[in-house]
Order: sequence, then C-alpha cells, then structure tokens
Amino acid sequence: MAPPDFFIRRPRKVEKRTAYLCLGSNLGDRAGTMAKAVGLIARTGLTIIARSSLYETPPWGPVPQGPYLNMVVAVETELSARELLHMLLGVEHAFGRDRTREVRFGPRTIDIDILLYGEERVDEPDLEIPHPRMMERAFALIPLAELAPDLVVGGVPVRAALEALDRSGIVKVDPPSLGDA
Ligand code: PH2
Ligand code: MG
Ligand code: MG
Repeated sequence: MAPPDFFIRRPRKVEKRTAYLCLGSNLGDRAGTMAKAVGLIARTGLTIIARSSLYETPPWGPVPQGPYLNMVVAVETELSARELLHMLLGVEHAFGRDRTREVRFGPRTIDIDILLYGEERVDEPDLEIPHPRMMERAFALIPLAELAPDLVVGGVPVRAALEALDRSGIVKVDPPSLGDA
C-alpha cells in the first residue's frame, strides 16, 4: 500500500546562490583577523568558491582612521539573504565587534558586507542588496573585479564603474598565510 501523502519525503527545493562578500578590517591584527574570519565563514557551512587577494586601502568616508585591509570572498550558499546576514553578523560578533560602541563608517576589527546575493535585489531598512555604495568604492570593486571581471551590477559593468573611481593608494599585499586559518 502506498504511504499516505504526508509520509512521502519531498526534498526541500534549495537554490544555491553565489554571494560576494566584502571583508574589511582596520583595527588590531588586521591580516590575522581577516584570515580567521574566512576560516570561520567556511566552518559555518558556506562554501567558499573563490577569494581575492588582500588589499591595503586608504580609509573611505568621513571618519579619519587608519588604513584597511580589504578582500572579497565568493561563497555558495543555500541560506536566504537574511539568514546569510545573520550568520555574518555572528562572525563579526565572534571577532569582538560591538556595534553599540562604534561610529558609522568608523574603524572596525572586522566588517563583512554582502555586496551581491545571486541576481537578487533586497530593499529593506537593514539589508540592501546589491550593497548600495559598492559601485562608489574602489576598495570593494578592485577585489570583486579580480574574482568576477565581467560582472554587471544594475546595468553597469563593474570594470566601467572602477575606471571612474579614485584607485590611488590601493595596494595588493601578500597575506602571511590565509590558507592556514
Ligand atoms: N569600511 C568602512 C568605512 N571605510 N574604507 C576602506 N578602505 N575599507 C573599508 O572596508 C571601509 C572603509 C565602514 O564599513
Ligand atoms: Mg562596510
Ligand atoms: Mg558592514
């Protein structure tokens, strides 16, 4: 006899998406924190499919602060954009980030921003994808273009956006050993 309908296990239809994350750090052991954050992201179940070089970048924005290290990581995930956000906030928290005590655009031990989540757009007060300022930020677009040179965001090729930006002072640095984190 056939089992009743509710016994039939239907595999949940999960869509895998490629998300691009921009990591930044300008406090403490920047390279060490970045390496450990990538390791933690991998251990939380996201599949890291590519990561860019590490770049030292002058601080962008209104707050005077020290230079950042930035990189972009491409991950494959079955999480929703919001689940991904929560996961990444957890990783930031694990590295001592305390959002109640920091200034907007100010210094941070680790910042992990979702630049892109597949082709999707998210327009919510606490989550906007594509990242609303990514096309103005060479520190995000240079590592992004390294991984996905032909990417087009909102009709604008990343490479074209990059050409219009000030890229001065951004230098590739050799990570001590990102792989071992
Ligand atoms: N992040 C900021 C503010 N300014 N500048 C650089 N170069 N890199 C960053 O990641 C960065 C910044 C706040 O999130
Ligand atoms: Mg940021
Ligand atoms: Mg952020």
